[in-house]
Formats: sequence, structure tokens, C-alpha cells
Amino acid sequence: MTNESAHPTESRKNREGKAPSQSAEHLTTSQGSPLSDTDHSLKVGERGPILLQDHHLREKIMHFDHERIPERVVHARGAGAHGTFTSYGNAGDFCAADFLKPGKQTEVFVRFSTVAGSRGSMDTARDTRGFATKFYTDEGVFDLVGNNIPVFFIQDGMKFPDVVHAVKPEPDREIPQAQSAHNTFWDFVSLHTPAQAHTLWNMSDRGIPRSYRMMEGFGVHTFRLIGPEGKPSLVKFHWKPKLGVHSLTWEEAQLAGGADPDFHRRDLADAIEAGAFPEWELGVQLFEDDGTATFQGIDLLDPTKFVPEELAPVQLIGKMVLDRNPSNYFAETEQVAFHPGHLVPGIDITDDPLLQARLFSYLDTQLTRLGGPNFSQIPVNQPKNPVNDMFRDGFHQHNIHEGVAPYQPNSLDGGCPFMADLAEGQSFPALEYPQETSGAKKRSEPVSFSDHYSQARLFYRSLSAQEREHIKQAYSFELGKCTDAAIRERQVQCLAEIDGDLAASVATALGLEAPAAQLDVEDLPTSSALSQIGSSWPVDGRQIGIVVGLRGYPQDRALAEAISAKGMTPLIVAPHAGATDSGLEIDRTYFTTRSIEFDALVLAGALPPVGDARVPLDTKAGADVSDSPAADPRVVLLVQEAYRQSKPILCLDEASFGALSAAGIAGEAPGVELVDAQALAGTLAELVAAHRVWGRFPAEG
Ligand code: HDE
Repeated sequence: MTNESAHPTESRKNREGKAPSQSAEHLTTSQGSPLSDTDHSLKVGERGPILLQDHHLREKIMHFDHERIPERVVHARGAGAHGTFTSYGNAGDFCAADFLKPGKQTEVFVRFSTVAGSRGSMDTARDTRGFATKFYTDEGVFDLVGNNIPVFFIQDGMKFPDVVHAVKPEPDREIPQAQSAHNTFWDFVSLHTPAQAHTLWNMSDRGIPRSYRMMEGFGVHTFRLIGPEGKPSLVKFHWKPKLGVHSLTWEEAQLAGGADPDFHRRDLADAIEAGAFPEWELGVQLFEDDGTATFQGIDLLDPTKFVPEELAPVQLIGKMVLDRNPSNYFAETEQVAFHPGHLVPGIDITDDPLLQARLFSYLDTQLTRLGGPNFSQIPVNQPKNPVNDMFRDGFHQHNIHEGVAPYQPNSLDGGCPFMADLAEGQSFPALEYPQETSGAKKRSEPVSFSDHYSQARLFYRSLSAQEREHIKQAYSFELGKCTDAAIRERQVQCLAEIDGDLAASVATALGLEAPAAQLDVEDLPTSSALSQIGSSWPVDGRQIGIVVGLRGYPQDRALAEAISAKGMTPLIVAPHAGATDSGLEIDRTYFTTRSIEFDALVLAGALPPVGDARVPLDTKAGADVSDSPAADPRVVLLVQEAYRQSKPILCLDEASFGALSAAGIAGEAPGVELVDAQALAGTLAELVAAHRVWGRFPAEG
């Protein structure tokens, strides 16, 4: 039902608190002058020329012509949500930030994004994901601008334009969009080998998340926390998703790119709307700030390195719940401006050369993107605590400042504003660094930055056989799209430094000889925390397709209710839109649906071809197209894809097996089960909790 009070034609009394440009009851110009016609230009006669004096026409078109602002150079494609962060109160010993005090609640806005694609590109590209959180604390805005991968491509901000130019579409034809599978990307990463570790994470399942709700987040750099007595410690930030870390299969990612390019954006908004609020816990790995910025041989200032959780456990210090969708994409998600330098007392930066360059970049980019220096006045960027910055004027100034002395020191405005630590009742932690910094000015890097492979090997060897298999396929696909033979060979050589078996597999796919490793790369202990497989997680918001025939299924309503009761989202898939015999609304039709929408399928009864299934012609059929198939060809395709994607397929009766056999699937295959209606929801929840039926296609090795 439409929310009447939100409708623009509502009466004036309901319009209080609305944007000033939506506050009138009737249509007006932007100057508030009433309008009674917005359909016709002012012309000389009915068929005559338009008059220049038509201000409404000129103003309307002028505004329309300027509706676009430059998209972000990177992370252009994104989706956002509002929520709340609640502190567990256990960080007080090492961080004096006010928002980490016991039980303190802080409003947040989060924007998830891909990196490489343009604003309209597909969500499911193989890519890194941005995970940027704005905390509106009582001590100002804190932005944690991280990624879903704990390491980065480069070690120095100086290389950022290079890596971004390499991954973006090639400049001559501006293709391919939102893809790393092309020459320039692999040219760069195979030459600039600090990028090898991050590239490996991209080629792993982490590069194609199942949902923004199922991604970890990482601050990537090492930050510095300041305790209540001014004691510093070093820290790496982590976001741990309640639903676990899960990924798409490559087939799903590619299908979604065409069938539903908004896959992740829709998933996030739908889950929030359905009340399945996404949750993450904020965690920290703490390290002593002893002046070396090193932990067990790992250089904490090198952003291509992470610290395995087995070496430094992640301590959980709070929980974030996203429970409100933005009401206007442009105003909020597009105009939000993050900055790694938006910090609050108690949190500070380190000398990581990538982080230092970022501090410069993000202010700079907002000038172009948001049109001037006053972007912190845009509602989504406004701190929610009082501000007194003494900045004045500039493009898009919305404040009418008072006083005559926007300078310090002054006497004419009574010396105001006073310094924060002099104001009554305030106390901020004194920042003390134990070490001094000195050295000759030079362009160089420490020796510790020269190990580009040991952690890549650690990551690869920590994964399960299935996950390693996916990585082999990803490299074979991406390098298979490179047309330059020298680039392929050079990259396969890099793989040989990571793992011989990986290199050999990819070499075979590319028709190359398996190269031998040339470097002496250290074998670090593996970290089981890196694998996504082998546990079970909550099933909140997981989508279950209940495939029914023409009239529905006798117990379809009860089944849908039982699935909902477990926190999953049932979607009825039927031959036609409308309702089933039990009056249950049909969510998808055989024609509109695709396997990517579901985490599991329930086949309810016989599913023979229906009238509009033009078997030999149907472009979605793809499958068995004999003259009288046992099941509708679109259902057959659905089942085949779900099977390949290792999703549970549950049959409610013997008749449902018709679709399975038409799809060439054995009834006793792993994750394919005959269940009675009573047991259905429980069995589903159990299978979906493992994310996929991993045993269906056991990988070797
Ligand atoms: Fe960014 N990055 N970045 N970045 N980044 C931007 O800022 C940049 C880096 C990250 O949802 C831009 O406002 C440089 C690392 C996220 O709005 C830009 C360097 C990490 C987002 C920019 C880096 C990130 C951005 C584009 C190397 C992970 C999206 C628009 C020194 C820790 C934020 C904007 C959002 C956005 C520059 C490196 C994460 C151009 C120069 C490392 C999540 O300023």
C-alpha cells in the first residue's frame, strides 16, 4: 500500500519537515510562483514557435540538463543503507573514542560498491568491493573507508592512477566495462608484482560476493588508536557479517550481469524492506605501537599484507545493523562523501604510504564531484553533532553565518569559538607518539615491501579444494581473454611463484608449458579463518523458489509460511502471474525467473510444459527440447542451473522427479532430496545454512 502521507499531493499540514523544494501543496517554479500547466510550452498560436519568455520551460530544461554530476573515478557503482552501531563497551582500555563507550548507539550510513565499473555497470562483476561506513558520532564524523579484501594492489599512493588506468576499460574503444579480464589489467599486475596478492583474492570467490550482506569488511591499512591515558596502539579494523562470507559461482555472476545487473543493490534493499536487517560486528586486531610497526615479521605499514587471525585474534567491539533504505538514491548514496581522514579523537592514522596519499585524495575528488568545498553541508554528509568550523562562503554555501570575526584569535566575536579542550566539560585524549620520525628525503621503499608472494601463497593454500578450483578457473577465464601471449606467460610465471599446481592448471588451460618457480618464496603457516567453507550460518533473507504447476500446489500457502517462519523468503514460481488456487500471490513466472534468484529450489508436483512454452523456439529452454518433454523447458533450465550452482533441490512428491530426470539429474545426487511437506522448511534451513551443497562436485586435491 502506498504511504499516503509521503505522497507529493498531500496537504500542507502533512508536508512539514519536507525538503524546501517539496513544501508547497501545488506545483510552482523554483522561485515559488504557482504553475497551472507543465505540459505545454508557451507558443505563438497552437502551431507557432516557442517564445523565449517561457521561463518555466527554460528553468525546467536548464535544471534537467544539469541533473548529472561526475561519477566517482573509482567505486562509481554502489548501494547504500542507514543503520545504527552499538558499542559493546569493551574498547575503553585502548581507544578513547566516545562512540565506543559502553552501550553507546551511533547512527551510520554505509555505501557498498564495486571499483572498476561505471555507475550503470553490473553489480556482479569480478572485482573488489568497497565497504565504506560513516559513523555520525557525538565527537564528529568517523569514516571507515574499507574494502571486502584485507590487502590492496599497491603499496604507495603514487601507483593508484596506474592500477586504475590498467583495470578500467581500454582507452581506445572503451571496453570492456567493469571487467579485469583484458590485456591492460594483466599487463600491469604481472609487471607490478606487489599487486599479485590482491589479484589472487579477486580471482578467489571473494571477487564475486553472493550479497553485500555476506561480505567481510576490512580497514586494510593499520590505524592507530589512542587510549584514555594517551597510550597508542596499532590496529586493523574488521567487519564480520552475521550471515557469514559467501559468494556466487562464476556462472551466477555472469548470468546476473545480464538478467539482473542490479543483483546486489536489489538484494540489500529487499532484505532491509523484508526486515532481514543485515548485521556486522566490528572487530579489531591490536598490535603494540613499539615504534617498529611490525608484528611477527609482518610489516604493518605495507597495505599488501594482512595479519592472519590465528596470529592476532579479532576482538569484537560493537555491532552494526542496517535497517533503513535511503529514500533518495542521488541525495544520499550518490552524494555521500567519505574520507579516511574523517577521524574522531581516539583514532588516528599511521605512516602507511598508501593511507597517507588517500588523505590527500578524497577531499580533492569531492571538489570536482560535489562542486565545491561545502559538501559537508549536504544532509547525508552533515555531522549530527554541533559544528563550528569558521569556514565561510564558497559555492553552494547554505549557511547564513553570523558575527564579524571568522578568524582566530579574535576579540570582536568574544574570542569565539574556543578551542575544544578549553571548553567546559570536554576532555580529549592527548596524542603521544613514542617514536620520532627522521630521515633523508627520498623516493624509495623499505626492504620489507619487497616480498610480494609469501602471503599470496598463504592465502591460496589456506583454502579448501573447491575454493582453489574456483581460483584456477578464474585465472583461466581472465587470462583466456587476454590476447597478448607475453602477458599470459608473464602472469603464469607469477602464479608459479604462488603455487606450482595453480600455475600448472592455468598453463594447461592456456596451452602453455607449466613454468618452474624462480623465487625462493617463504612457506608461511596457513590460516583456516580464510576459507569460506565448512561451517553453517543463519539463513535470514535467503530466497527459496517454490516451483508450482498451473494451479499451484495443494499446500503451497502452508509451505511458504513455514519457510518464512525460518527467516527465509519464499518466492512462488508459476507458469503465469496472478495467484495460485490457494490465493497465494505468484512472485515469478517461468518466463521471468532465473536460477540466480534462488538459494534453493522446491519442486512442487508435476511441472509439465504449459501452453506458452514453445519448446523448440524458447530461448530460455537451452535444455532437452524433445517434442514432448516431461517438464516445462524453462523449469528444466532452472533446475539444471540450480544443480550446477550446487543449490539444494527438494522434491515434494514423486511427480516432481519428472523435472529432475528431464534435466538429466539423478534423484540421489547430493543435495537433491524427496521430502514431505512437514519436514521441508527444516531440511531447507539445514542445507541453505551451509550456503551450497559442497559435496556435489568434489574438487581434487
Ligand atoms: Fe579509494 N577513492 N583511493 N581506496 N575508495 C575513492 O573517493 C583513492 C583506496 C575506497 O562509497 C574516491 O569519494 C586513492 C584503498 C572506497 O563513496 C577517490 C587511493 C581503499 C571508496 C579515491 C585509494 C579504498 C573509495 C572516489 C590510493 C581500501 C568508495 C570517490 C592512495 C582501504 C567510497 C571518492 C564511497 C573512493 C582515491 C586507495 C577504498 C578517487 C588515490 C586502499 C570504499 O578519491
